[in-house]
Amino acid sequence: MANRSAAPVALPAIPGQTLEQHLIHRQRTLDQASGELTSLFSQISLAAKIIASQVSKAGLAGILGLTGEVNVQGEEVKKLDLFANTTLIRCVQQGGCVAVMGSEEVEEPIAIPEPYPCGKYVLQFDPLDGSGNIDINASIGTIFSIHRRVTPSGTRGTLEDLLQPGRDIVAAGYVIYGSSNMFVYSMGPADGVHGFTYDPSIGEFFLSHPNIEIPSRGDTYSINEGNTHKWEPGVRRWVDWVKQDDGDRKAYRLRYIGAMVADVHRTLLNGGIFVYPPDRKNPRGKLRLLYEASPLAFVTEAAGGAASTGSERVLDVVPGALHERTSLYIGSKDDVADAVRIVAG
Ligand code: P6P
Repeated sequence: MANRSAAPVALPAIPGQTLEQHLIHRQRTLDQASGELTSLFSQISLAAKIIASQVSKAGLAGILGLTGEVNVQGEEVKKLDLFANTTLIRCVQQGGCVAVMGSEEVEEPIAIPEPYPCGKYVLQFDPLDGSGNIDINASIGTIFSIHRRVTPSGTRGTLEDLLQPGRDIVAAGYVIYGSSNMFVYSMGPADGVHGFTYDPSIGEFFLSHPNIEIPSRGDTYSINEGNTHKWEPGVRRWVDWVKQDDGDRKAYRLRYIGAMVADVHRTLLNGGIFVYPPDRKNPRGKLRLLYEASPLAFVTEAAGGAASTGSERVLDVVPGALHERTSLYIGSKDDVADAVRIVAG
């Protein structure tokens, strides 16, 4: 018999709901859910844990630096880029949940090889966004987007499955590898946006930021002012405006991490705006539509924010090519509206 008079034993706190528990709970609320999306999230979560394990010791694992290759974007490929890309493909391609994948690091659609079965979803990702930050130990991230396939089931997925607008995204999210590692996802405005923080001692993502909502206005703007000489006059007009005290309107602070996933994550939590406008070097913008701008726009809108190309809603853009680029104004609804209005003049 337990000694009831003894002082209660202080047990270690159980951190809370894991990502998998959260997804299974959500799946139970959807009577037609097959569990395939939950399974796909588990595969993406496993890849994120594996990538996080390498990112956290990149300096020790001899995995810093360049591979000597150049990717489809014409960018020097970092070893961690390649590792993250391979990890995501290997964790997902055998899982039977997707019909085809698209990656920033791979020029063509990534087919699901025989004998692995094809599923009803389509996954696109930037395996390691902001890889220029790897060697200086600044935040980087993985961005992903999930659509339903549009080609007939029972066939291998094709490019047609990948070229879908962001408004048809089923789920999207990102993993940020920073002072802590977080997995943030949304299945749309009705489900909200939820953030999970990784406990490496347990190897699980635990719910730490339920129902993230972005303020309607912030006090921070995020843009690479080193590109000022390449911008159109409208962009310069907005940047001059946003950093002026004007009556009751205070000048905004500038924050720029150089990895969109980190700049957007800060904007999502604190409010404000991140902008990558078109410029002389990138007349259509630098950022990629399908696996950078669209998934982050989906999450930001689900949190109550906005995302524009400067001329239209990012999620309404119908892509014409896998690695299509776009300009991007993303963040608090009022800040995005101000920027788009002032840039347009
Ligand atoms: P710049 C990283 O290479 C990236 O694609 C985004 O993550 C980031 O916001 C942007 O490019 C940074 O570009 O021209 O300011 O270095």
